[in-house]
Formats: sequence, structure tokens, C-alpha cells
Amino acid sequence: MTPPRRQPLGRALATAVVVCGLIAINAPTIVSAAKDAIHNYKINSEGYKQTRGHWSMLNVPQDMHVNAIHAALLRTGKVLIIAGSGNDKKQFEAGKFKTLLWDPDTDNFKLIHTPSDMFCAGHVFLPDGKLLIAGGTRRYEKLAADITYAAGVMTIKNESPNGGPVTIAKGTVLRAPGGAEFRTTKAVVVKPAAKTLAGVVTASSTDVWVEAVHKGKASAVNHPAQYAIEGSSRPRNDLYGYATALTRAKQDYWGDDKSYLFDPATERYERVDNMTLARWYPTLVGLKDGRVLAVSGLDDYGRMIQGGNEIFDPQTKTWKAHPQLKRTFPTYPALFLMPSGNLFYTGSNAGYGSDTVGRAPGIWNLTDNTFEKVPGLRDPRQTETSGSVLLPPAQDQRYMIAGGGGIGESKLTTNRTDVIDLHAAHPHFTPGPDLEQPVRYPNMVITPDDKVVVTGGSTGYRGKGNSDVLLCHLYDPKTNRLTKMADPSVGRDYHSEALLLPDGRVITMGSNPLFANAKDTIPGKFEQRIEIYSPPYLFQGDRPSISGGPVHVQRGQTVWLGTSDAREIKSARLVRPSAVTHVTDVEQRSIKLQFIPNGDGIDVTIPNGAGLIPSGWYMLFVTDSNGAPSKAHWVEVK
Ligand SMILES: [Cu+2]
Repeated sequence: MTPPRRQPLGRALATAVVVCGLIAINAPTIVSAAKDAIHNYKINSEGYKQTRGHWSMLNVPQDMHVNAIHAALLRTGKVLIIAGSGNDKKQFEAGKFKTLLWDPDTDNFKLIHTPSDMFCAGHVFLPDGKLLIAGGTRRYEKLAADITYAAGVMTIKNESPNGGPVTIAKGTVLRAPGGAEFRTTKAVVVKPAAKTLAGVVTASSTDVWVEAVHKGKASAVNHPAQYAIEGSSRPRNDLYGYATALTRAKQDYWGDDKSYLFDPATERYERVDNMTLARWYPTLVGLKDGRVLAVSGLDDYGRMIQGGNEIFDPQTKTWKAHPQLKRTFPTYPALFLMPSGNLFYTGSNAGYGSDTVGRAPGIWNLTDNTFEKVPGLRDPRQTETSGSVLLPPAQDQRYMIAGGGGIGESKLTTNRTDVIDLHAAHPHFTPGPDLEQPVRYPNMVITPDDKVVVTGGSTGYRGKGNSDVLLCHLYDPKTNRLTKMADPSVGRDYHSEALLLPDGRVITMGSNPLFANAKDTIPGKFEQRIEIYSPPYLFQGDRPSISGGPVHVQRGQTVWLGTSDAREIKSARLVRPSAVTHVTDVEQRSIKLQFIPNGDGIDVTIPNGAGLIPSGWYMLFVTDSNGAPSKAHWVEVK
């Protein structure tokens, strides 16, 4: 990393003097230019950097600009930035999907062939370091104003166990009792009804999207109805269509069921098994045994998934529905793997869902599918678009939730942070420090010295009213305090991310404001600049270094690590790399390592427990008595 060049005080003052001489010409402009010069001098001074850190812009070549919707740090140290269609309907319609790979070591940028629209998918690292990506966008939303024909989901029901599967051709007309007609948009097959040995019959059903044959309001059906299938020779109550409503209301984004592995070695996507359900805005969370649970999302026709969760097995590379784990959460729920193998839900989520279902934080027991709520969260109705993090070190099992707002486009936003200790006899949230401003979409990043960078976000929904919060703080879990750091210069609201780099810096990218001005009249533009934060620990002089050590380690094992002056090493941490989107990063965690000096290095012990330290690739950092971290040494933990 090259430190940004600092402006000498002489030049800053000279600028100030020159501009003062010109005050008579244009006083307000000149005064502000002088202020800028002094501010620039201040933020570039060594003393300032040593206490508040420093922000700098990443120089991204023009042809490599992408809409950063998802970001993950690969075991190669490169940052995978996935845009897919990037919330740009034109790109979606043109079938243009993007992924950018950036190498912080060489500053090399590379565009990656992106086979389908991973915009708003879920992702998580597998034990072998490949990134599993599942879901995404099958169709963009349609606003009511753009809808001419009433439409919706028709369920074709087969009540008869006799005969084989029935094919309903594309374009088949279904008629409501009142005469309204709808056409199927694709062919579907309906199985015969199931019949038990005792003779109990259960109807089978298949969903299909239908559109009204006739234009306008009159063709809509606003109530539940049974529809007759034109041309069917079967009795009316044997084979029929059923829909709750077929209207010209807004149609939400449709989810995709595709899934891929991104291989850090080949730098390519590899298609794997489809999910059992299509998902838009799902959370993928790694389990204790290395499998992955996919939760929530909007389905193939934009409906909230009602509790249908499924598991990916990395051995067979297949997805399987797990009806015994039926539980409903809003989209992108923040679910963290606990040492027990259960999942802790902090209450954070982003996007869609019922106002009442699945909003309360608690512990989800995956053995018996029970859910134990935890009390004490303040502003419990403002968990949407909040940030959540497993505070370092992970052994302490303390979690923080920060900011967030009311559901949808609610004007409510909170500056609350609350912390919960799951080791307590009766875990409950207790107040953390207030954020300087109420904020949605705060980016929260664990650093190797057991702190959390809290930066960006906006007070309004998607930055409405020019409400991006240009602030950065460091949270210290030991003192429960926030300390103000240097200000970022780029706002980060909806569709923004931040993650820890192997060299100790923090990269921030993305932001998708609805509007470009305070009056909310000019459409916003996706923010493509990337800004990088160097915390104060990078300005404390010499950093410790790791000269070598094993690349593959096992839980419970003690291994030797070559370091700079071993007596100066004060802590060692294994930090799991981030995979983040929509303020949701259930991957990042920092695990404390016990160690003793041994010759030109230290003997470090990898803790036990796959729930604490799930198999996979980690960054091993050592930190000295000044709090300065080394660069990371990558290890694979099994
Ligand atoms: Cu999104």
C-alpha cells in the first residue's frame, strides 16, 4: 500500500493566503476553498491519521466500473464484486451480467463471465473456499402504472387420483365464474392426486403465471375464485384453476433457482444443482457440518416464501428441501452459526416480509425446529436494513445490532445499537452506544484488533432527502464505546458493502440511492466509486509480520508460525473472510487464538468446535503492543 501523499503545511497556507486576497471577488466560494485547503491539510497529517485513520479512493479503470451489489473476499486475497444486472433493467433485458475481480496486491482488475443474473442472490463460503451463490433475478418488478393486463399466479388443481399427469399447454384459457378470461404463459404438468391405502385423496397442484385475455380494469378478478379450464374433458371439480386475485397491482421481482460455485483457483462460475425453490433475497448460512442452509426470499413469481428452507450438500453438490425446518423470516435474515450448531437471528433483515412474522430475534434450534425468542431489543419494529455482527472475539458470543428502520419505505430510522451476550444465563439485549445519527444500511466490519468499523448508511430509505451519512466510527466491544474516525467522502446506502482486506484496510463500495437531490425529484445514479479506509493501526510505525507457517491446519492442533519479534506479539486472530450484500454478512467472524513465543515465532493453537470455527479458509493476523496488525497469512481450517 502506498500512503497518499501529504500536502505540506506551507502549500496549504499559501493557498489560504492567495484565496484570502481574492475574498473581495467572490467571498463565499473563496472562504470555502480556504476551508477545504485547511481540512485537506488536517486529514493528511500524520497525527490525524494515527488517531483517526485515512480514506483514499481506489483508481478503477473506466471500463471496469460495475454496480457492486455483492462482495466477497476470496482465499486468494482477491475481492469478488458481483453486479449481475446491477439493478439496471436495461442490462437485464440485454442479458448483460457483470462480475469484477480485484487483486489488492497487484491492483489488477478482471471482468468475469457471469452466466445469469445473480443480482440479489445469496452467498456463503464452502469449506473448500469456493463461494456458493444461489438465487438471483428471473424477472424485474413491474409497477402498476406499466401493467395493462391483469395477471397473477393460477394454481392448477387435480383432485382425481385416476389417470396420468395432465399437461396444460401454454396459452390455455381459464375462465372465472363471472366470465373473466386468463391465459397460461407457459406449459405445465399436473400430477394425479395422491391416494393413501386407506383411500384418503390429496389434490395435487401446480402454479402457473396467467395474464388476462382482455385489457383493462374490467378483466381483473379481485377475489378468490375457481376457474374452468377451456377445452378440458375432465369434470369441472376434478381439474380446475384457483387464484386468490388476478389484478393489475404491482408485480414484485421474480426469484431464480440457479446456483453456482465460484472457484478462486480457476476464477470461473461453475453451475451446480438448482435450488428446490427460486429465491430472490435469500440468506445462505454455513452449518457446523459444512452444509449450507438457504432461508427466505421471494419465489419464482415474486411471492414471499412461507417457511420453505433447504440445504446444500457440498459433497453431492445438490439441494434438498427440509420441510422439518419450516420457519418464516423476512428476506435476507441475519442468521449466525453458534457453537452449538444452532442459529442466532439478531432480527436484522433487508427488503421484504410480513410486518409481524419472523421479526423477533432469537435462537433457532435446528435439531427440533424450535425458536426461543430473546428479549430486550429496543426499537424492535426498526430492524429492517439494520446491521448485525458477531462481535470479536467470537468465543464471547456477543452480537451487536445497529441502526435500521421501519418496514418498506417507512420514514422511521433508529440510531440504536444493542448488544446481547449469549453466554448469559438469560440472554437479553442491553443498550450499546447511540450512533451519531439514525442510520439504515450501516456497514460493519471486524478488524484484527477486536474492533468494528461502523461506516456509511443513510438516514432515509435508500438515501431519500440526500440523507447519506458520511461518518465512520470504531466500536470497541471491551469498552462498549464508539470513537469517531476520519469521514469517508462517498455516501453508501442501499446496495452497498464493506469488507476487511488481508492487509488490514477496509474496502467500501456500491450504493443505490433512489434520488440524486434533496428534493427527491431527480433519479439517483448507482455509485461506482470505491473508497478504502486505513484504520489508525496502519499508521503506528512498523507492523509485525508473519514470515511463514502451515497452510492447512486442524481444529485443536498447535502449529508454529514464524513472526517478527515474537515477544512483541500481543494477540493472534483467525478472521473468516466476508461475503456481504444488503447489509448482511453472516460470514465474518474473528476467533481468538492462544499462543506462546517459540524461537523466531509463536506456537498457536487452533480452537475446537466447528460451530465456533467452521471449516474453511481464514486470515491469520498477529497484532503487536501498539495494536498494529500484520498482513494476513491464509490458512485452511478443517
Ligand atoms: Cu437488492
